[in-house]
Amino acid sequence: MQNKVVLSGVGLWTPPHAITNEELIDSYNAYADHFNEINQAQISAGTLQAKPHSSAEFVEKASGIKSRYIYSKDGVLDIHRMRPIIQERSDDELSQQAEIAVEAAKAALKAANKTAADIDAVIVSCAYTQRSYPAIAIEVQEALGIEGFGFDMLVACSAATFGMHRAYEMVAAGTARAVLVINPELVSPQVNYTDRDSHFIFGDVATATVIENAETATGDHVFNLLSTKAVTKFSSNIRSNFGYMTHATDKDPYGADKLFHQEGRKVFKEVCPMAAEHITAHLASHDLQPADLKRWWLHQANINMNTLISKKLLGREVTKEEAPIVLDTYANTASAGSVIAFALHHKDLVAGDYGLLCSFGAGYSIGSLLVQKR
Ligand code: CO8
Repeated sequence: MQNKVVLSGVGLWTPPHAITNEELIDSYNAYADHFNEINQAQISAGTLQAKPHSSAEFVEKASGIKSRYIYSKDGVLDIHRMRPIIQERSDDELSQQAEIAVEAAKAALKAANKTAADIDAVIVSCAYTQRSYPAIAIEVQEALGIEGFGFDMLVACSAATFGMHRAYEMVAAGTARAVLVINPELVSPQVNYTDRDSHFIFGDVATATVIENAETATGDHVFNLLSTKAVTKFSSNIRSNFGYMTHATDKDPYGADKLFHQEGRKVFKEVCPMAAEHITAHLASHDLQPADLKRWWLHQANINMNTLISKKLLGREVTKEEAPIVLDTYANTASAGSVIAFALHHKDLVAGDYGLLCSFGAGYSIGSLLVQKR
C-alpha cells in the first residue's frame, strides 16, 4: 500500500538585484558597437559578421520578458566584461548556491510548518550545480541540520518537477517521511551576455517545496499530489557543452558553445505540441478535461509558448488568473518558473480545486504534477 503524498509548503528566494530590458539592451548595444569598431577591418573584408543591435521591443514581444532578477549585477552591464562578478569562496564557507538554496528551503519549511527534524531527505535539483562534489544538497542538509541523506539532480528545465517526482516516490514508498526539494537556479554565470539571441532570456532565483506524507501535513495550504508524469526526448536544440572534459580537450572552457545556446524557433515548434499532448494524457489518466482545472502553473520560458499550449488545451485564450505569468519580472529561471508561479498563486484555491504544475524545455524534458487542494 502506498502512502498518500502532499505538497505542503513552497518557498521562494528572489535576488536583491534586477536588470530591466532597457538596461540590458543599452549595455548589449554599446558592446556590439565597440565590437564592430574594433573588428572593423575583418567586418569590411567579410571574414567576420557585424553584431546587430538588440531591442527592448523585440525582447518583450518575442518572449514576454520585461526584467530579470540577478544574484550579482556587478560586471554584467560592463561592456568589457559581460558576465557577473562573483567572488570565489573558501572551502569553509557556505557556497553561493547552497546559500540561496537555504533561503528558499527555510521559507518552504515555514510554509509547511515543519522543522529540520521532520525532513528525511534533501534533493537539490536545478540546471547547473556550482561543483560536482560534495553535492550541494549535502551542504544544504548540513547547514539546515537535517539528518538522513541528500543528493543533486540535473534535468535542465525540468529539474524542479523531476525532483518533486522523486520526492513523491520516496514518500509514497515510505522511504522518507518528508522531502525538501530545492531549485537554486543560479544561471547568470552560464548566460552569454554577448549573444543577441539569448542575452535577455534568463534570471536567477531559488525555489523549494516540501513533499510529505499526507498524515503528517499541518501547513495552511496543503495540496494532495495525485500523480506525476514525465517524458524525455533527446534534442541538442538547447545545449551547453560546459563540463569537466574541457580540461582534456584543449578547447576554450568558456567558448560560446560552452555557454547556453539554442535554436529557439525549433524549440518553440517542437516543444509546444509535446507539452500539450503530455498534459492532455496526464489529465485523461484521471478522467479529467483541461476545463476541469482551476490553475495552470506552467513553465516560464516564453509567454507565447504558454499562450499556444493553453489554447491547444482549452480551445481559447486563458486568463492570467488561470495560468499566471511570472516571466515578465523573473524571466526564464530554468526549472524554477512553474514553482515561482505556484509560490505566488496558490493560496486562493479552495478544497477540491485541481491544478497542474508543468515544465518543458531542454533535454527535451516535460514533467507534470497533478494536485488538488485539500
Ligand atoms: N533583438 C532584436 N531582434 C532580434 C533579437 C534581439 N535580441 N534576437 C533575434 N532578433 C531578430 C532575428 O534576427 C530575426 O530577424 P529576421 O527575421 O530578420 O531573421 C527575428 O528577430 C526573429 O528571430 P527569432 O526567430 O529567433 O525570434 P523568435 O520570435 O523565435 O523569438 C525566442 C526568439 C524568444 C528565443 C523564442 O524562439 C523562444 O522563446 N523559443 C522557445 C525557447 C525556449 O523555451 N527555450 C528553452 C529555454 S531553456 C530553459 O528553459 C532551461 C535551460 C537551462 C537553463 C540555462 C540557463 C543559462
